[in-house]
Amino acid sequence: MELIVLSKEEMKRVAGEKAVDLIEDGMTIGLGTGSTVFWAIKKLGQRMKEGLRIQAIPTSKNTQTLAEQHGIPLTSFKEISQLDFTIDGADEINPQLQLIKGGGGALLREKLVAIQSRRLIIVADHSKFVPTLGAFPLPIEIVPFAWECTAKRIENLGCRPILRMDKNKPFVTDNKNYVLDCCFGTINQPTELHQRLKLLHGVIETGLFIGGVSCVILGDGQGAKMIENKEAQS
Ligand code: A5P
Repeated sequence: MELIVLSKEEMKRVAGEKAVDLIEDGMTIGLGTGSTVFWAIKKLGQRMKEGLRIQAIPTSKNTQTLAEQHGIPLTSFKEISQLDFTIDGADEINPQLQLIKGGGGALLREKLVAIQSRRLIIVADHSKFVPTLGAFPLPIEIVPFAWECTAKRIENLGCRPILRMDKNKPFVTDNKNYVLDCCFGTINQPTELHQRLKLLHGVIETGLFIGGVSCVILGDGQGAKMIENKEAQS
């Protein structure tokens, strides 16, 4: 038997494409953001050309542009309130299928789209699957006004917040906010940390996605493997 060994980019591609196999005619789909979702959007564009009919809501301006380039019809929450499922990437995934997201700065819209979705399908290469969250600095979207004070409040919870920059200016999200990348070290209790952060003045959203993931599709050296969340299905 021939042994196939995929590169990291190929792992992302197979994961993204496998998620698109789950899409059926007439569905409404949330489109996440990032380099793995890129492959899902590309494949979805091909399926549209072959006659698939769906509508999608993007989680960022980048994804909106990409979807338009691939001929994917977009809608909005003015028109619909429930999506059949969302395909999105992640920066870290633990065995409980809890996530760190926001490496691309789209965490707020990603969360708002995810919670309106019947199923959340996460696509990633297998290096994102980790025993515990926290090696990846946690992105936190904050109000720009008095951001220094918000950063101090977050720091008091036991981390080192770093203002995300875009060249020599603060990085600004699609919602016109700032992002702090926060190194907490190992995050043993993500739910508690998320709740404590959300209570701080100036914090808009955290990149901790706790619960709600229906399945994770991981690309590895041989192909794409699906990890179903049994609890999400019961
Ligand atoms: C965007 O803000 C993020 O949540 C991405 O979904 C996440 O960073 C994964 O992106 P990649 O697929 O590019 O690694």
